[in-house]
Amino acid sequence: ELADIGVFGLAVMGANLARNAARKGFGVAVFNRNGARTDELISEHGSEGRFTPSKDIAAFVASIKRPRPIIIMVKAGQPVDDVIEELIPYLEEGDIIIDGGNSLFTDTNRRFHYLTGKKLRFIGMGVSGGEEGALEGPSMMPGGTLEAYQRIEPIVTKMAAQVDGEPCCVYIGTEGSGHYVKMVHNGIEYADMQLIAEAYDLFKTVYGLSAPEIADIFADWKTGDLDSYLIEITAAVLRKTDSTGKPLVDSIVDEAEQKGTGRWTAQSALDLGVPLTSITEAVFARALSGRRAHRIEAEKLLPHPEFPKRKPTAADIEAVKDALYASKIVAYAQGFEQMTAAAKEFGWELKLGEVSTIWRGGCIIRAAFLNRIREAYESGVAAPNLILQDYFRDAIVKAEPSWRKVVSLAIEAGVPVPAFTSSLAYYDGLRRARGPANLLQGLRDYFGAHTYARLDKPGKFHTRWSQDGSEVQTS
Ligand code: NBP
Repeated sequence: ELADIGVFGLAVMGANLARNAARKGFGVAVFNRNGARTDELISEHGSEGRFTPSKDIAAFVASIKRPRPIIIMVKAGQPVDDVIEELIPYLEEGDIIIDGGNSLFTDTNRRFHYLTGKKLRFIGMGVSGGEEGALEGPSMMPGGTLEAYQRIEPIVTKMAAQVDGEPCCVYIGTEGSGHYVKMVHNGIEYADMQLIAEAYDLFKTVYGLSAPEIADIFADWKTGDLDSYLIEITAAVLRKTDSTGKPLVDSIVDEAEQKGTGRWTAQSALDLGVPLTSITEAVFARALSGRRAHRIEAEKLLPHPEFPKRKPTAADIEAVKDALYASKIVAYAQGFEQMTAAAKEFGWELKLGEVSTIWRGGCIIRAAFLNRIREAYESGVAAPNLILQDYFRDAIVKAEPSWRKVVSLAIEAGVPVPAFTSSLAYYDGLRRARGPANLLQGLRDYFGAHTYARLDKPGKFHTRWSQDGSEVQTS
């Protein structure tokens, strides 16, 4: 019997997706460049379902029902192009290549059009949830043509995580839109994690709490507005001791690595002109963390403000929670604004209510909070910014006084909280009808004759700054 789907690439993600599909009752053809991985999958997990392993690509492709859906789960970048080229000679019209890796959306756009030109179909599918998600049910963000998606829908909606009886998988849109949405998901994940790290730093550095004490606080937060997977695993990471009995986290090197999706999100925001400050600060914070040698040297050379440590009161802890929550609202509002801008720029019809629906389960940023975002989009009154939707507006207004206090405290104590701070600066910039950019326009007109608009009359104007100082209307 032919397999329902093929999986090419059996490292951790591919192997787990293949097992997921097999466990759900689908016949799964599997292939990996290095056949040892295929053997390992079959010997360790072959009993979990109907696998058809192959050692050559021709046999692999031939073992799948037509039109063939083939998920490729290999390292992002050139390997994806290599695998596509290797598959093409064996594919027939209408077959579907599904790239489930973290590909850059512009690569997905290119591959989509390239394969469409060859009468093949291509789906760029963001998959979130890490190893465990891939196996137990990830959040899936497929982009391509709707009819190609409809071919794989019965399979992928069963593989995905389910929340309240709904699969965390929905058709996102054409071209690379699925990978774009996954990219922004990862960007938000960067911001979420940075905010958590900043709260941890405050508790540790300003209040002198130990890792297990901070674990208790995060465990407590799990039951409120902040209820999320990342808050839950923060408590677990902080509580873990190593073989010496000391908190593991205290021995982990403070240099964050990154694979690029946060950077891509920030780069796209710059291209689109979206003020994506929280995610971008999170990317820069990782970059600064990577300069460990410089930081060690700088700590010796630069003075640190004197700030006596004191145990936090319940109100102090609540204030940090408020700051985290308000900053998180900003990060999500910015991420959703970016997706709106991208949809407009690239001509995609992104349904952001559905995006928030499929992020409620399976993925790394899964959180109770996403139900609220979904409600905001489904209410029909889509505010230009999530912060202005009733629920979030009330929440952020309530948190605001503590948010300011926490940021001030951090600044006084010399503890960097770039994501808290920049989120607050964004908020303060957003809630002002009149900012200081009038002066920027004046300066630009002075040195570059770039012109300015006036509040009191229509048109564009230029002042002859270095001549007679008179104003001329230019349009
Ligand atoms: P890796 O990203 O580590 O890639 C390893 C796989 O790529 C192996 O199967 C390897 O085959 C194959 N491969 C490479 Br490398 N070059 C190839 C080539 N030229 N031709 C054929 N196969 C090639 O695997 P992963 O961690 O399972 O991730 C897969 C994708 O999923 C990535 O895009 C990743 O960013 C994304 N992702 C990962 C996670 C996660 O938590 N790890 C989460 C979400 C998304 P070999 O065995 O023959 O070397």
